[in-house]
Amino acid sequence: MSDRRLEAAAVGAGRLSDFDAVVIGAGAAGLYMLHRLRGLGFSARVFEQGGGVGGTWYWNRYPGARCDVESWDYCYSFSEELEQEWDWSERYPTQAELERYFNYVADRFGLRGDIRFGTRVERARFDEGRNRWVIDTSDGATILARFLVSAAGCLSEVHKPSIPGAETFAGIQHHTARWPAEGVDVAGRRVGVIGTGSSGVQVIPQVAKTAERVFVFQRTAQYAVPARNRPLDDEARRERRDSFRARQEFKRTTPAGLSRPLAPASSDLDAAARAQILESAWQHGGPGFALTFDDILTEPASNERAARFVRDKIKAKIDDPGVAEKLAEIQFPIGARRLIVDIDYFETYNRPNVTLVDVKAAPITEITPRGVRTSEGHYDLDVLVYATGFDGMTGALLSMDIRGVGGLALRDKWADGAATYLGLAASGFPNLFMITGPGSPAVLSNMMLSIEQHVDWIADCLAHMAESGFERIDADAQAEARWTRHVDELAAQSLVGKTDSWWTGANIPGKRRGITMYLGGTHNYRAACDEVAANGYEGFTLTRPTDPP
Ligand code: NA7
Repeated sequence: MSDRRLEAAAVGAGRLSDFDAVVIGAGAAGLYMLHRLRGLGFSARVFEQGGGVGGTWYWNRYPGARCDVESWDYCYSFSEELEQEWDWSERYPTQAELERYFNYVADRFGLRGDIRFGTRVERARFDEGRNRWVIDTSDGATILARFLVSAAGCLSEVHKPSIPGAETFAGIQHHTARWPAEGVDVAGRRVGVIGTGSSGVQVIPQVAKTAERVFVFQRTAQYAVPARNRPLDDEARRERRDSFRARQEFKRTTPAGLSRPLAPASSDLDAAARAQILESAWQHGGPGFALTFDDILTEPASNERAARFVRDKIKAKIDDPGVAEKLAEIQFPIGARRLIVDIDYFETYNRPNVTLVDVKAAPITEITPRGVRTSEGHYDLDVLVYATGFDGMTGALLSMDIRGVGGLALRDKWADGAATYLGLAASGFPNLFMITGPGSPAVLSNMMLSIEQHVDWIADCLAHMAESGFERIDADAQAEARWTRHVDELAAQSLVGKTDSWWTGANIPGKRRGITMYLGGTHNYRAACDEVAANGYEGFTLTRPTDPP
């Protein structure tokens, strides 16, 4: 049956609906996009595969899950009432508190009615004749929409490595990003954790508190700086609320979108002054440590000074010198992978029930019904935790079959790497917008700030199109190529682009290696996006229904 006849059948069966916009995902980006679409008077429907709102903070329910950006930076700024009503309880919000926040937002702005939960977008194809997206969802519905907005997230597609025998494990096993809502009782059990990225570093100290034994399978030693988390008392909360607007404005002028008041220092200082800056950043805690010096991500010598400082701090925390050596044997520049922020991670190795297993020296060879085998031995386990990360940036987008002009699949277009214009649009995929898509600062920035910036830009663009009678927008191939080249050039200048990590796609077998984030800073990025809009959406072709094809 042709697509049109399938649609006609769907209409007959009451399974076809028509919206101005469809949004994929009800996380932070999807919720705010829906709010803005409603404000424009657009009809909209959000499809969310989870059972609730919050995206990342709905799925990552593992013990210890917590944001590593401070609570007063990691929240919306679009509503003055919201910012005054909501109180954060700690410097860094837990998953549970963030999930409550997004639920509060959904209720506060009455968003739930337009969200279909437990429903995935499976396919979307652009119908050139009608300038409509035709969208198939996992519940068998077909939807027509003038605009399709992906708010599917940068870290939604779970990565579980294929290890021989994985399916034979007879105990309990979970990926950190698919942790059951009811929790997992690890008390008195032998637990194995594969992975020591942010998720592993957060979950390990928590399970170690009650498990009988914890075996940590570490392939790559990682830097981590202390969070220095603390409760926010009434005075701190009042101060933060009063300064919210000013902090918000300040964040917009910074590269990472954080309200940390310190600007990066110059490395030209003498050794004592540099050491003092590092010590003060270490005592302050948090991800800002990677921004202490202005050349930390470009100058290997500057980077090595900060890296050595952290390696020494790590070693000093651990009682057993052999374990300390393995944890501090870190072989990449600091900040070139996402800098981990920890709470009691290294101290956990001083517990008698925690064992570090170096799987770089002795790799995992198989998973058996009873546990994990490495080339040196077998570890008996009752619970196996995969803290093995995500197919970042492009994974969620490419998990759907998205087809643009001429039936071109996004998967094929991006076979040699993700090319976008501003990280917001892909040429040949008209009326499709991506929130924090590849080619934008995305995960290199405070995501809440970047999400709001993208949603506002998209909403303004849609308003402009409605006012001016345009019904179709597509990025020009040349503009896309120029932008993608610019993103690549910035990456080539940075140590980030030269380091294997999920940022560079190196964690996914077969994925083209290369950084897909814009490294020029959120402040410069915002200016570039604003300029494109101010110049009549330069680099895009906008079409009216009456324009010749
Ligand atoms: P990450 O940072 O990608 O960490 C994944 C970890 O899993 C990392 O230590 C990997 O080691 C390890 N891993 C993956 N596959 C294997 C296999 N086959 N064997 C052993 N170890 C393996 O994911 P997270 O969820 O921790 O954090 C993702 C982001 O979420 C984080 O950056 C924050 O932005 C929030 P590797 O380093 O590849 O050797």
